Amino acid sequence: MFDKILIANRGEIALRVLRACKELGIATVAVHSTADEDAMHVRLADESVCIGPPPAKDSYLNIPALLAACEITGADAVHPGYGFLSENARFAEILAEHSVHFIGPRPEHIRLMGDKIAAKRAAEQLGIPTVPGSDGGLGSDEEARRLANGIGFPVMVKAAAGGGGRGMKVIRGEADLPSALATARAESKAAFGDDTLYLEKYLERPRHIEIQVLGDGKGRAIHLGERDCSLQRRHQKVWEEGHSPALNTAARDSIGETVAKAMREIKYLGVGTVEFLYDDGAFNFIEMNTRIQVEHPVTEMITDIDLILEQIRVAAGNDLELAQDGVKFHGHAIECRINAENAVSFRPSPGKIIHYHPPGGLGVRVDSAAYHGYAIPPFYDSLIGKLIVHGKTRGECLMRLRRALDEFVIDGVETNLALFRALAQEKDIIDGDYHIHWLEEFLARGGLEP
Ligand code: MV4
Repeated sequence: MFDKILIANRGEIALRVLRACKELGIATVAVHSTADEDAMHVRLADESVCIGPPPAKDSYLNIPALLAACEITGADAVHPGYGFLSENARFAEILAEHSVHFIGPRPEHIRLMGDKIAAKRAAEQLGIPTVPGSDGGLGSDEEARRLANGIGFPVMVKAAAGGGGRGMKVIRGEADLPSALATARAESKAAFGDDTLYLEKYLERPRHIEIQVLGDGKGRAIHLGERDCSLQRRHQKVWEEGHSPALNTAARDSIGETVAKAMREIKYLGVGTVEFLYDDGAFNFIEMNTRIQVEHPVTEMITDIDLILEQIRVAAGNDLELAQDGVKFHGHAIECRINAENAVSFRPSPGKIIHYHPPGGLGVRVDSAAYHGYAIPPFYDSLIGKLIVHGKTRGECLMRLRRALDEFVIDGVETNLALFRALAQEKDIIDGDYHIHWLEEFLARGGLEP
């Protein structure tokens, strides 16, 4: 096992990793920018190192500074959290070149899944169902036109280097194709330095359902069920839950086993998430994330498995001890991402929290690095914390969620608590009847106004 882990992140995920390290008896090193001197992760770690000025590119993304921090403290492994360097294959390689373990997948798998065309091709070869579309990158406009007519409109163009919604366009008919391709190419070139595009059948109102996986890099791998992350705004997840209200046990076991088998075949190491658009009873692979995700607690609450602990164990070379038939699901969990932002405009609202009272009680978990008097810096994301609620049934979970949201006090900054209080009362949400556009449609029809 590792002796000392450097946590190359901040906020609630840095705390989450710290807690797992403490339980494992592993020493911790926090790194921080000059804007995060008073941050909770710095206070709770055994040691801390300042790695640069506030902009992330000069601190949390500063690879030489992180290497120096490993060297100074003698850390033998780095946990990257999510975001920042968590899916940077080059970072994983550089750490290895300096004999420091990267707590994450092997660089080849990070790189494979970072290339959306290669990822989709790999998924197909591994027997994972994908969205119908072009086999690889698009050539000429004429080729795209022939392909689109073959697939049938509407189609979507996506950037091979994209992900997270950037460089995508819906095309409803042949006449719109040339201009859409030109715009998508230009945007992709500007954003990623690569204008390779691919084409897919456009799914109008699917759900976003993702399967959590865990592998030991030696051919053992399991799935830990799914999360439904359909409630998003501008490609930012807002509310995540597990199980998905749309799946039954047979559907879950079937897609879960397909994905787990694929992970065994490639000898995947670490945690990962395989993302699907679920439409008309069918799973359609879109991407795979090779990091721990923000919403991992949903899975932890319904499986009683500590994903960060497992991630550290397998990264240290231990065999996966969990077997698929040992994974039991219990009840239902919902996560709300509580942000410091204006409830209507969604503009970030950094500043000092003058009152902070998180909810508690049975089935309530708050993962947050916030505290009474903490000043949220303006340089990073606006996540104050995650409220995760568990219940024996989805109904009980929703009751607890309403109760917990009523208890939550955050004063001094604007928050989106009102959005969640409204969502938890909405009929479609209570019925589990929603899709990837539901939240934006709800906001557009003024669902939040009293
Ligand atoms: C799609 C799609 C419809 N059809 N692909 C957006 C983010 C990126 N990861 C994939 N995305 C989509 N891909 C096909 N073939 C619709 C979306 C999409 C979406 C997906 C998941 C969650 C929210 C979304 C919001 C808008 C569009």
